[in-house]
Formats: sequence, C-alpha cells, structure tokens
Amino acid sequence: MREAAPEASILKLGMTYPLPMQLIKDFAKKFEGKRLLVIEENDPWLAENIKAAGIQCESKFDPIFRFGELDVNRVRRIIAGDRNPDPVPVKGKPPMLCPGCPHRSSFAVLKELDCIVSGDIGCYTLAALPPISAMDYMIDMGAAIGMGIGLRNVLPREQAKKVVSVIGDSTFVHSGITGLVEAGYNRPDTGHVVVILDNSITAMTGQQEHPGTGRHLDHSPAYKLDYGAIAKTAGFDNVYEVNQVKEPEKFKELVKEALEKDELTLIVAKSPCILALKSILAWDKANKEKAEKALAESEAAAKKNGNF
Ligand SMILES: Cc1ncc(C[n+]2csc(CCOP(=O)(O)OP(=O)(O)O)c2C)c(N)n1
Ligand code: SF4
Repeated sequence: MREAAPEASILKLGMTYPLPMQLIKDFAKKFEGKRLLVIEENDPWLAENIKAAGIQCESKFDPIFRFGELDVNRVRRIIAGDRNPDPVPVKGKPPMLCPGCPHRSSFAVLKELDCIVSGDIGCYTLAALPPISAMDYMIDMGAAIGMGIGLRNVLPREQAKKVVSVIGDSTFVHSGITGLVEAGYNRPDTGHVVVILDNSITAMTGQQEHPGTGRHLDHSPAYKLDYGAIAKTAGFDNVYEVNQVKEPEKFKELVKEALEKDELTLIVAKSPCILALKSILAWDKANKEKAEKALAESEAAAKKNGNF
C-alpha cells in the first residue's frame, strides 16, 4: 500500500476479529468526502463488514483480486480500477532442495525401491516435485504416519508392502508421535516402515531448535528426545539409525529388509541440514566449552570446600 500509494492515509488493522469498528468509523470520518478504499487479500471480508456498518467504501474488484497475493502492482491496479486479467507470469524455476541436502540421499533410495511414500511437511516435501518426484502425497503436518497406516490397511497386500511413512524430525516431535502409537496399537497385518529424516534442525521455517536436537531455542543444551526409545515403547519391533548420506547402501538395505518383513520398523536417517551445519557445529562447540567451564568451576568449588 505504502509503495503503491505513498500519498494515501492508511489505517492498518492489526487485529481484525472483532473488527475495531469505532477506530474505522473515526478514520472514515476524518476523511469524509475522500475516496475510502479497502485493501485486503482473499474474500472481501473487511469491506463487507465496513459497508454493513454504514460506512461508504470501495472494495477490490472481484473475482480477479480475490485470489492470490496482493503485491505492489496488483494494489496499483486496484487503485486505478484496472479490471484487466492479471498478466501471465514469467515462467519460474520450481523450488528445489539445496545442493548437498541430506533429503536428496533419502529420496534417491525410496525412489529406487519404488516405495509408496506417505510424506509430510518440511523441506523434504520438495521431493514430491520433479525431478525427484518420490513423494506420493502430503496431507498436513504430522499426517505421514497415520496416513501410511491407513494405506497399509486398505491397499491390496502387494501394494501395502511398499508403503513407507517419511517425516522430518521437527514434524515428528510436533505431531508425528501419535502416529507411532497408533501403529503399535492398531498394527497393520503387513507391518509398517517409518523413516524419520533427522537433519538436526527445523530447516524449512528458519533453523529453529526442537526437543530432538538436544538444544533449547537459544541453542543452549537441553534434554534430547530418543526417537528409537519412543518407537520401542510404542511397540515397534525394529529401530535403526543410519547416516544415509555417508552410507546410502546401508540405508537402502535397511529399507529393503524392513519392507520385506511384516513388522514395525523405524529407521532414523540422520544427517545434518547442510545449510545449518556450520551453525550447529558452532552451537555445539559453544555448549561444550560452557559445559567444560561449568565442570571446572564446580570442581574448583568442591576442592575449596574440601569435598573433592
Ligand atoms: C500445522 C502446521 N504448523 C506449522 C507449519 C509450518 N511448518 C512448515 S514446515 C515446518 C517444520 C519442518 O521441519 P522438519 O520436519 O524438521 O523438516 P525440515 O524442514 O527440517 O526438512 C513447520 C513448522 C505447518 N506447515 N503446519
Ligand atoms: S535448508 Fe537444509 S534441509 Fe532444507 S533443503 Fe536446504 S539443506 Fe535441505
């Protein structure tokens, strides 16, 4: 708005439900006789409510501007009353996993083994797109395991045996654990294979820590969740951890063997996000130095007190 109409007076609403109608009325009154335009994405919800409150205003032209993001050009067009269809965007490059991303190694194997991959949300969702095209579906955050069990239960045996649930470490902690519990409780006849893609960070949303990294949000040391122990307690028969980047053949063998068994198998594919690796090493080094310092201090104190 500010870029498209620097001369305009703008009332920016921070909270829109309930609508601060008095604030809007006061603003409209201040500019009586002037053009009052409501700029909002998606449905004309603000404009309709403002009109319903008896305030004269213009809303964006439907349906062109009802869909998609409102960038500066589109806002300029709304202001100018330009009702022409949106120009065809220049063909872009599809988003891709970083070069050297550990998820690449995981999906290369799952593709080679022709698995039916029940996916989840994170950087690795990009494996659904060409050229990798190795994730068959993604429903919502935390659904990989539950949906995978569903497929294991409804597909003919031959196909059910190919289903693998793939979930990121942060997503697993956020809402994947319940799926493990369900797998152990309502165990499919063909068993199931779950792969946790443990890149030691929440990569997609900006490298946040989570209970599986062993660090708090400020990167100081924290209790580290043991995925294998959770799986065991949920009733899983087999638990493995492998660095799929350093040992792709071993990862492949583990997935292959797990698919052949009618058992519940968890494979933790553990290799750090290449983009976060430098920071992870620095955080762990700082943690190690802090821990060593704390230990030296408590030893010195104990010696001073004669308790050492
Ligand atoms: C319900 C819900 N909450 C939050 C998000 C935002 N979100 C997208 S990806 C993601 C985390 C992904 O982390 P991880 O599973 O570790 O995969 P990575 O990106 O590290 O490969 C989050 C929180 C979302 N998509 N859905
Ligand atoms: S940010 Fe990390 S996890 Fe995400 S695509 Fe890049 S290397 Fe892979």
